Amino acid sequence: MQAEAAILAPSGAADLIRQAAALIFDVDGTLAETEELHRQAFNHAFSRHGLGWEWDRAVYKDLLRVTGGKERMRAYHARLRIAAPLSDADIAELHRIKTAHYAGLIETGCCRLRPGVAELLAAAQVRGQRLAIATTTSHGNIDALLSQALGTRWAADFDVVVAGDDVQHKKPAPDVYLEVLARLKLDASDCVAIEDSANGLIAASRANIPVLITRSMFFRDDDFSDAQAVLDDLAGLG
Ligand code: XBP
Ligand code: MG
Repeated sequence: MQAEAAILAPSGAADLIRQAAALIFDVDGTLAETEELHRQAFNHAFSRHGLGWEWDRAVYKDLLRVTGGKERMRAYHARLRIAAPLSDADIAELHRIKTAHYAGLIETGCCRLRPGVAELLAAAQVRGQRLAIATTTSHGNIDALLSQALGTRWAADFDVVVAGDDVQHKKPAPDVYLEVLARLKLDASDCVAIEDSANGLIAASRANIPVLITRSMFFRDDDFSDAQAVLDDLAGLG
């Protein structure tokens, strides 16, 4: 059950945001609803590879507990009772096909930033707050999304970008958040993490960073009772 005392009113969430020296954003599900495109891209790779796998939304929702695309495919393979062996090279090739297809989907412009995101980024910069990214996905996928949504010079607005393969352990381990804090040279309590999933909440909380949750499509019924604030989206926070 959610601990209601932990959930701030939207005005409290706005104060939480405004008081922070830096805002640290998750990407998938937080900046944009990308997970459905990731799902389609995985299925494209499975079909190209002749695997006969098809992840429907219910299966994908369950598999999202495993963070990281390569790790997610390995976890699914391990669940199958009878499955041809998949080598590391097979996983790498599947992930290469998936990533290329995902970039193509993103380039169509079909995946816009979620409500309030662009306004919050702009307002934070006007206030002199620093911006960072802590994500499980790859630098290539971040660039595909943000080049499309914010323009090709998007990276100039972010002080720090840490992706899944930059650290030893992906979320829910705190590694990406600890790396962001080290590069920002800020204390955890001076930052706010903006996340959409329980795994992201756990990762940031393990790094002692206060967390604001923006509920997304696949994770809306996760347990967010340890978050400082839980909102449906970031509209009105700028
Ligand atoms: C996002 C993920 C990612 C994407 C796929 O988690 O788990 O794995 O689904 O990206 P979070 P890759 O939003 O918590 O960072 O295939 O590039 O791993
Ligand atoms: Mg996410």
